[in-house]
Amino acid sequence: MRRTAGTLLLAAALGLAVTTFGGSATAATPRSAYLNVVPAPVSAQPNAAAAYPITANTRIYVDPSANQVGDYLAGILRRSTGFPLPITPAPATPTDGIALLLTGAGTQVGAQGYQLDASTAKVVIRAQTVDGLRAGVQTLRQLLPAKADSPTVQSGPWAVPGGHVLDYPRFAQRGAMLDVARHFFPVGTVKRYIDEIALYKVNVLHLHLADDQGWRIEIKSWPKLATYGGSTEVGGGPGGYYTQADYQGIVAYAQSRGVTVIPEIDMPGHTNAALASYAELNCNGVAPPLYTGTDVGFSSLCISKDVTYTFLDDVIRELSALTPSPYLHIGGDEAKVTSDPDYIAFEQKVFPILQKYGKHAEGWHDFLKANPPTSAVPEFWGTTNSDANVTAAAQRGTKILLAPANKTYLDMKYNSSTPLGQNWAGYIEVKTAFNWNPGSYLQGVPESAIAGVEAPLWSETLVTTRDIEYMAFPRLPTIAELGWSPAATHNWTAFRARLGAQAPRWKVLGINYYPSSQIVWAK
Ligand code: NGO
Repeated sequence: MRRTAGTLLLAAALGLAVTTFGGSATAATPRSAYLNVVPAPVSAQPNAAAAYPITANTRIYVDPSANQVGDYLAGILRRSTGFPLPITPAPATPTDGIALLLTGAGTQVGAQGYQLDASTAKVVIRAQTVDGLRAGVQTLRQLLPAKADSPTVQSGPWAVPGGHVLDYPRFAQRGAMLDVARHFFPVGTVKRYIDEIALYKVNVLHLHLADDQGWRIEIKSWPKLATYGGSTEVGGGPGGYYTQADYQGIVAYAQSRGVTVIPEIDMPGHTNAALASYAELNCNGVAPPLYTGTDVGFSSLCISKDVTYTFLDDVIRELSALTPSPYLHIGGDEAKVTSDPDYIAFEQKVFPILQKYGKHAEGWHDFLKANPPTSAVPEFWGTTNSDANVTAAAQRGTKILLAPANKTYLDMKYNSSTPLGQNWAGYIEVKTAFNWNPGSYLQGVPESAIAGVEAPLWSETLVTTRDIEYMAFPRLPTIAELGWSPAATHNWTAFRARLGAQAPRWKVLGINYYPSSQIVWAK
């Protein structure tokens, strides 16, 4: 690889020895694993003279309140190494093994960051929170050979290369959205996606639980929503839904990986599945048939009926009780058959219901026209660089979540020959997904007003786990990088090699991906 000014700049920004920055280099000087971590850390200094060998005698020392993180790491490494890797309460100053400590981290690491030190004697990850340790463990995974992620025992050696990392996120919220309404995905598929996003330090899973084609969450006070409204999907397949126990299982699984679930019930549009399930929710009292097509914007809850708000109170109450997150997403997009005055009247009745159950609203940015509370988070999904309502909200102190459709929508095709996906927001090759700056993207919206970034995956055309993965990889890690890594590390030339270095791990994990020709793929 040619050493461009950009790569030198990146190396300088990362505090790296430029001599180790050889890119595709040569067998003689393999690229340090510290240069391949995605998302790029705030700073990383490899020490090529040291390495910690994980052996049959290695212990994992854990601060007892972070036992779950120790179990997670041990669970991965026991499968591939075959070593016992016992979890042991951490002494004040461990002298060997892998230590996960909630003491001694610098204040810069904040609530989500960590520092990692690997020497010949030991590996120590320090953070101020359990989430910080989880982030450090994801980095440690990426420092190990890809085969450390194998589900079956492999032969070593298992060297953690020596070095130091100081790391924390640029934005607090890094999200992935999965549309389980257009096509239903079973619990196991959702858990697999959680594992995949957690590897890239994504900390929010936004689940799009209800749309015209399906209602996917059991609501005990309105049972037909799930049993009837969930009984089909795009194309007419059998659909499905999560019982409340299933949903709680997903929430707990996500939590154990540092991922918060934010559930979405889209309203007042995108509600045909609910309208089909209960005739009384329709202004004319007649239930429409279930819908299995892909049109948008044709349905609306009945704004003028009291039962609409009884229904929403019940749904929000039940969902709030199942959801530890302080946010519920209430959609609000494409209410094309709802007049503006009706839309505003509707939202003004819904915001207090959320408040009553202790939740803040997240919503597609369309809902700004109904003047939500300042604490509500609009998710910008437009395809332009300016939106007057979003700018005004940011100026009032509202935090904005960025999911510009022409950059972050994982359901857009990569190019005209991509077999899956749509193209209404354009084609999104990896470079297009990478080359924008969330901190200065929207006119009049400064970096300080950005809550974070999210990569939505809509499922009109996606049926299987392999479909999900093909659209998410490699763009999901790309958007994760924009959400986590400092702007100073943003460099396409460096990124296309760093991202390409992930491929061996995806192969070990069985992750299907689009082998973009823009990326320098490692063998
Ligand atoms: C739009 C629309 C969704 C579609 C998606 C497909 C939003 C917020 N509403 O995004 O209903 O599924 O595009 O790309």
